[in-house]
Amino acid sequence: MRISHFTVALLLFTTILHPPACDQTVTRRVESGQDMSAGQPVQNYALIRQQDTPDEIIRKAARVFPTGQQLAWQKDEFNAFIHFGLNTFTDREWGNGTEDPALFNPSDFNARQWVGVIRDAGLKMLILTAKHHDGFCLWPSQFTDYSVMHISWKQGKGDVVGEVASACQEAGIKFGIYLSPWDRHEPTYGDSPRYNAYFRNQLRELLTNYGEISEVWFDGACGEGPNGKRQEYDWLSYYRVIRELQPNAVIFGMGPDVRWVGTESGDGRETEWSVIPDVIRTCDSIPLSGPFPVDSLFIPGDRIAKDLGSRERIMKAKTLSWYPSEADVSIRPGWFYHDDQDSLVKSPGQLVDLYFSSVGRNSVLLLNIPPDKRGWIHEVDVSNLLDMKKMLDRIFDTNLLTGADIRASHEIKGLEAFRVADGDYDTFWTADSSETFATIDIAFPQAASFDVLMLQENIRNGQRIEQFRLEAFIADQWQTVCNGTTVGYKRLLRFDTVETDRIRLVISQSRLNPELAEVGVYSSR
Ligand code: FUL
Repeated sequence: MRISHFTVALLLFTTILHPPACDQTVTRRVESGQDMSAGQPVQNYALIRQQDTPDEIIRKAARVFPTGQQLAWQKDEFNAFIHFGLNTFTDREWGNGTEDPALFNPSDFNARQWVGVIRDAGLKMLILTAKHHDGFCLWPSQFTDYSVMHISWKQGKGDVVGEVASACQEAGIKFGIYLSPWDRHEPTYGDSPRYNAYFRNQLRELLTNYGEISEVWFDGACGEGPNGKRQEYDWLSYYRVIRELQPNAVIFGMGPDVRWVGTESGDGRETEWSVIPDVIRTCDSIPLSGPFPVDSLFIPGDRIAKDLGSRERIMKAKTLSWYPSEADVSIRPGWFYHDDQDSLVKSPGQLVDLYFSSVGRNSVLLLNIPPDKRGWIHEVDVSNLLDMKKMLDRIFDTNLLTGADIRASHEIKGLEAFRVADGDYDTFWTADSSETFATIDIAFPQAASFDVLMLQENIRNGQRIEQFRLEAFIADQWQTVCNGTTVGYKRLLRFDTVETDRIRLVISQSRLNPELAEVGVYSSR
């Protein structure tokens, strides 16, 4: 069964959200990835004033930047989700919290096998369901009896979170946690202040005892507790705990750093803006003095509309924030392992398609790979993941722009066009500050054949490009090969094979002078 955040919201009336009070202030202790040379204040938000003209609003949108954590997270591109818990053993997707915890009994639990597969497949982080909606804890929590500490598996000395965290550290894989706020077992759930304290205690355990945590994953599922009352989550207090204990972690979903893309199919939007309106409230009684007041003003909620960041949307906004998208999807139909789905694992080609439709559309891909009852990633999943990696490597191994002659309509010393093919995201080309239209002309030393285009904006300095097209000189004339709207951190486009010795990238609309860090053309054949 596939269950989306949206379904959860509908079924359980989950998203009547209560924004935090204005007088609470949490300042992000972060460094921005932004280039300060322009002398602009470092901000991952902008306030729109009533008197701002449309042009000023567009320029403000182009000057909203990612924080250092958001930038680092985006550059990782592709991460693993691990759903493992009581549901693995009961063959369910959602437990109701009454399941016998003794059912959790992996016969050959092997965290190193998970991490080895994830590393070999080229993924950068593992996010583990430390607690799913059933409330069963995969670590020996001091605050509940419903955990690995109170079962016969490993004589009550097992700690799945600990073993996975260590295996990740050993292998150089980042580690993140999914901690479900919705808890169908915990008796204090629904008694809002008491449960919020319980939840913060669990967060503290996880964020203190397991080394560096790079992402904390919250969905908004919410229900009534045994007292018949709906739980009111105190999101702001959760963020405070995370900022205090793991200042470099990003907070996903019901958190201010990373947004849910809005589907569970692995598809980003063709037009995917990382700068979107009204993620934070304007709070007139408070001077927005610090560079990152977003935490205290963040409005939790799912942002699933088709158009989140177009000119039309931002014209109506009161605030704009850097709030990039993460696309979560499972390699199998379910989030948890079910042996009758062994024949339904996504094929290597389907996984490559997912990479194109998520990472290639300015999102980070979070691919769920659920271990089986042994506590292993199943052989079919392993084989498909490794074959996907081979296919991706084959496509992206050789950028055909390497060695080509690359010139732009506008070039500045130190920021020349050849830098887009130097394989280094930290260097970039930009047009003059007033130019929002630009072309890059590329001449290959000999005719090249390709069917993939890759563009990467220098998002340290914001997201700017609104319209682009690739043209090829074929049969004595310029022909459009493909076109698109947003680029962001990465845009990938596939098309029928083109053979030519000259191409031209036309950036026909941009919110400020375009800045490209990398451009590539590749052959997938
Ligand atoms: C949803 C949950 O209800 C699903 O079980 C799964 O964990 C998915 C990733 O998030 O909200």
